[in-house]
Amino acid sequence: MTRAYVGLGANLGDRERTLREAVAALGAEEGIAVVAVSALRETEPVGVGEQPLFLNGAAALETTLEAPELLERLLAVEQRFGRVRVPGEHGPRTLDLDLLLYGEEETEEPGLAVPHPRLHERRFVLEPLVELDPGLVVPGRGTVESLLRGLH
Ligand code: PH2
Ligand code: MG
Ligand code: MG
Repeated sequence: MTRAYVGLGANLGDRERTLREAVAALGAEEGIAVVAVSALRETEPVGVGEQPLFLNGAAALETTLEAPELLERLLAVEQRFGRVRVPGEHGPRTLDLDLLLYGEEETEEPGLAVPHPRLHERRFVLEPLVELDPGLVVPGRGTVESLLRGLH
């Protein structure tokens, strides 16, 4: 069993409903249990130009799946909730499920990087993680609480 953390994001459509239903869909997958979900908060888009406001949060999972398999399930759920991917574009999205942390694993391969490479610099990711577990360690970088403090 591995503890994994997933970033939740949406800035198109009924954002809260999509995020709630997506978390329920993840929990219904074999090999995935949802342990906790942070509050959802509205955030200004970061690094993507003029876009609608995001709703962001994070979920803690327990899973028997290996990281690549878990990532596949996340992408499948995104698709089910109407995510359209345009190569090279970071347009508004109905649903974004990012694999943030997979136990203490550090992996960097095409399509699968954990810890998520921008996690440590994103307030909209760190705040929900601190809410779930302030002592949570990002391998090689320290606790989410110290990383968030570093952003102030
Ligand atoms: N996701 C991005 C880029 N920018 N900004 C906010 N506020 N929230 C996000 O989830 C987000 C973003 C790429 O996935
Ligand atoms: Mg993202
Ligand atoms: Mg994503």
